[in-house]
Amino acid sequence: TKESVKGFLRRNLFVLLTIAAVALGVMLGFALRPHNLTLREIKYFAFPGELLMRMLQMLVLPLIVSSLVTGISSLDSKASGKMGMWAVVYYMVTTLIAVFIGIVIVIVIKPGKGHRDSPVVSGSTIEPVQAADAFLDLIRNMFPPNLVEACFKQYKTVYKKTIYTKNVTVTLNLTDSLNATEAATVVETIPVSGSSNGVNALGLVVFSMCFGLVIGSMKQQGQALRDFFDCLNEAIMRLVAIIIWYAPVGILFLIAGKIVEMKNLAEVGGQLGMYTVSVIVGLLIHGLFVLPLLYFLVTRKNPYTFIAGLLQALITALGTSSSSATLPITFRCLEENNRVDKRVTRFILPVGATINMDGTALYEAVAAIFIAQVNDMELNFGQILTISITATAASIGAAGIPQAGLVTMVIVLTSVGLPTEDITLIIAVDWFLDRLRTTTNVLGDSLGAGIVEHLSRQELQSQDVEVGNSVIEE
Ligand code: DAS
Repeated sequence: TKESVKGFLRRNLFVLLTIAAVALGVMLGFALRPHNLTLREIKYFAFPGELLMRMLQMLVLPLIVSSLVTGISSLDSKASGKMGMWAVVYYMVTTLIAVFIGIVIVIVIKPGKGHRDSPVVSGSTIEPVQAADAFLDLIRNMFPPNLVEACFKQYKTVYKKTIYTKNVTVTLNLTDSLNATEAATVVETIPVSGSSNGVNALGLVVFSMCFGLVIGSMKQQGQALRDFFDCLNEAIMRLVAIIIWYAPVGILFLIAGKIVEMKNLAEVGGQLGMYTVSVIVGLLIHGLFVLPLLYFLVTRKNPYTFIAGLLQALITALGTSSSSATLPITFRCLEENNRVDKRVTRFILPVGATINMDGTALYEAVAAIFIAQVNDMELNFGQILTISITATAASIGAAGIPQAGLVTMVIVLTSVGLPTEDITLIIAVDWFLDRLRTTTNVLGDSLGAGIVEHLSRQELQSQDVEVGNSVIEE
């Protein structure tokens, strides 16, 4: 009837608008392709999309900090302990399953067999990093020495060779060879910044969790801070509610811009094409079957109804290639559409968006084994195990920003002695796979929040009762 159609439209307005935006973006993109726009023109054209990215990213820092601090401080230690434990178990299990699926598929499909294709894109150089250094950097970044700096810088270890000649000092990467008589190797751990690259989300997550725990235990004394962060969180979510009106416009231009810019896909044949198919098949199996099955087994609820509520977040992930930029929308979808308890989303989502990346882990494993196949290198069981572990670590270390996974690939490759320059082989399709794995990442975080809520419902309920009691006593 008219009323129910109206109700449906009102409830699903944003999802419908977002879907319409994707469709329009695709059409507009393909319509403009024949016009051969210059890179500069494409940049101007895609500007509304860039604005959406910036608006979402602007909210991420205060959102992560305020939601974690309020989320954790509002829980008693029993509830937060249990939730934390289930979240870690869920993250580890699903990431390892994703890696396993990736490995099986790449071994079965063998995209890298046969003669080596010439790289589609070449010329970029990647700094050699040791897996051990990258691992230590991961832990180092959990403890930022300066909180303000953590908002825009991460730490990274570099090895430099400094060669002293009479009056000049030349600094080179370790791989560069120079016949010099006096050379010294300098190891430095330096803060690196970059546009959005530098944010040390991991450090902020660790700090906010500890801070939330402490002010949660401070009883009356901590009330002012709890109120402050609660209010900050609420205010940010209201900003999200405004930005969400702009999201469809931004997504339209993000997608159209990318379609205008992309290389002719028909060129991506052969090994690279099969590699792309392997990653896509793996992501589909993990995202559409394995994760929903897990959700169903634990909660006995229909996972696809839950996923339907997430549609807008999933499309935003596809449009932005960034799980952290998508975070504000993920929050809204889970809380407004799927009615997940705010105490759970506030705690689980920021952590998930920072460390739980199933799609990235799957992709890293497939890419590493693909590169081994291209180089005709037989991997033994131990090496495959090493790839599983480092792919998991690399997905934890990857920031939730576009193509972060491509950078952390280096850790996986060096751990089994594969040539890091071969990352150039897969760069051509990475922008595309990045979108798909980001969507899988966001899906994994969201289903995880649903699962953790279900597993912690007793603690949440008993806390409700306690809070209810104290209200009555007052
Ligand atoms: N794009 C990423 C994300 O936000 C991570 C990656 O590059 O794999 O999830």
